[in-house]
Amino acid sequence: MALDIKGMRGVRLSDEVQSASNGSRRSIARVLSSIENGTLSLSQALESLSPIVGEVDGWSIMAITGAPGVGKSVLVDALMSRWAHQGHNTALLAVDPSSPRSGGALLGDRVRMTSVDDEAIKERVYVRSIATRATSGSVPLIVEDMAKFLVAIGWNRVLIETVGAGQSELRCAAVADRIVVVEGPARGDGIQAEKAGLLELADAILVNKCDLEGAEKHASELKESFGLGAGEAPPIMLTSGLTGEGIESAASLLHDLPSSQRAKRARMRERLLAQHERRLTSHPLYNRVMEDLAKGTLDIEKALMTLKGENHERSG
Ligand SMILES: Nc1nc2c(ncn2[C@@H]2O[C@H](COP(=O)(O)OP(=O)(O)OP(=O)(O)O)[C@@H](O)[C@H]2O)c(=O)[nH]1
Ligand SMILES: [Mg+2]
Repeated sequence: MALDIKGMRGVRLSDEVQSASNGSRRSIARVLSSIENGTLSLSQALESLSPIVGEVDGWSIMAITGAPGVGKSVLVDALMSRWAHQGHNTALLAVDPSSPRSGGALLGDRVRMTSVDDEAIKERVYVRSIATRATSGSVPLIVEDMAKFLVAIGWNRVLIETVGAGQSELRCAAVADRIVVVEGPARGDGIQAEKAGLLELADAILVNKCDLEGAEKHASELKESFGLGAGEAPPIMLTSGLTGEGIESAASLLHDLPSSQRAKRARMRERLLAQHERRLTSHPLYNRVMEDLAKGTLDIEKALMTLKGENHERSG
């Protein structure tokens, strides 16, 4: 098969994938772009790849999620650089939301990842952002495919940085094997209901910016709120990407982070719902059914019956 995307007409897919798995950053970028813009499916990309033997222990995809500006990028940079110095390779997919935000940095005004410029370790890190406004189709599924491709070509640790707000972003996190929620210092409003959904997914929580006032308070609020609920509480740690406090312990905790049963269940629920939704909305009769529902000539039960069945979107 020949890849047919801008700038690489006629390049053989198998050559490109091979070269990506040999470490060519250009080839990795090209294959990821094809997955991102929907011209290449994961199974096509993997067809020409001989499976890598030797499974890694533990996780291979970890989501780092939290409110805009809470310090995710600075943290991720510190973690990747620490792991790289210990000899581990880590790739990062940073999911950029489609709309401008308050609080965090806007696109183009991002925190510079220092690890990619560090001669000593730059071979051990790979960073790529995914502009969600440019993708058509389901962002979580695209992110999942891109992450799995990286794992398949030997990046056995892939981080996904995503803002933990909104359903699509929650579901981006849910494609990972582990989810780390990054919080900031207390803002005096306690733990709000909308946050509970995100915290439920956490295998670990980092209360970041612990150089600022309120971080310890927030950590104990979190501990308390988990104490009240059912199920195990995730480990909660204080970190500062700015001063480096807590980074060493966080890096070793996260490197071997076990999956929590509670978080896994929540993650699986998100994935199931995402797949289910996609099946409904990609059904060939979806638009007709929606029109009939709107006209009132069809009821919800019948609509569901009509849309039941095969997965229509991702064939080929
Ligand atoms: N005081 C303090 N500031 C920090 C810390 N970590 C990051 N910051 C600052 O917080 C701002 C946002 O940091 P980012 O790492 O870009 O945060 P983010 O969560 O990745 O932001 P988005 O990707 O835009 O959601 C920057 O100005 C950082 O310098 C920290 O530990 N302490
Ligand atoms: Mg960021």
